[in-house]
Amino acid sequence: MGETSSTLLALVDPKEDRLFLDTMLSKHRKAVQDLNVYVEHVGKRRPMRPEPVAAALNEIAASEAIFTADTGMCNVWSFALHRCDKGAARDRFVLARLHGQCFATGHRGTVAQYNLPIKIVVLDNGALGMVKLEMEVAGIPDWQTDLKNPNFARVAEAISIKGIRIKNLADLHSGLEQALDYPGPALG
Ligand SMILES: Cc1ncc(C[n+]2csc(CCOP(=O)(O)OP(=O)(O)O)c2C)c(N)n1
Ligand SMILES: [Mg+2]
Repeated sequence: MGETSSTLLALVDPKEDRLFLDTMLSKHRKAVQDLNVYVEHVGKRRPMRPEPVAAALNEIAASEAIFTADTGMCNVWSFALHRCDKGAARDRFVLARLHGQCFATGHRGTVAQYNLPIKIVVLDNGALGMVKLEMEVAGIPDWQTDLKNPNFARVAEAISIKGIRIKNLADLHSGLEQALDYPGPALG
């Protein structure tokens, strides 16, 4: 990323007028503030909303941690809410944020097989969330999108991945910390 930026910078002329940049930066600040509403006002919603999960991870994860996100609503939440300050690199702590169906399929086997010290956060919304939303947006009554998910923490434990089930907001920080501190693959 550094190399690309410096190569591109050599090709552009510096501009004095900051109007466009400052307008965009202020729009971005406002958008970030708006996205934080459900972090500041968590309410009593059960199951919990995904925003506090992202906020907790922003606090707890090391600044050089690498986040990955799968397809689905978890991707939307990650994209919108994770604070990403640094560029990509190998040899660093990896935190994978998966949607339920991804963990239900192949990847968990690789993590367990090679004892990769990856931390997995599964957001269980009991649905094919993005598909459900796509149907609603298209004006189609959603169909076959609700899921009876297994207890993913127990699925993890069954294949030697540390599993920590977090059901309440009160347990969010401690549960995620436990997963991140665990010296091996862990799922929250
Ligand atoms: C192999 C495959 N099939 C279908 C899709 C289409 N798809 C995109 S998001 C999604 C829903 C995933 O549901 P879930 O894993 O619960 O994630 P959520 O959207 O609820 O976060 C599906 C089926 C896909 N991306 N890949
Ligand atoms: Mg889901």
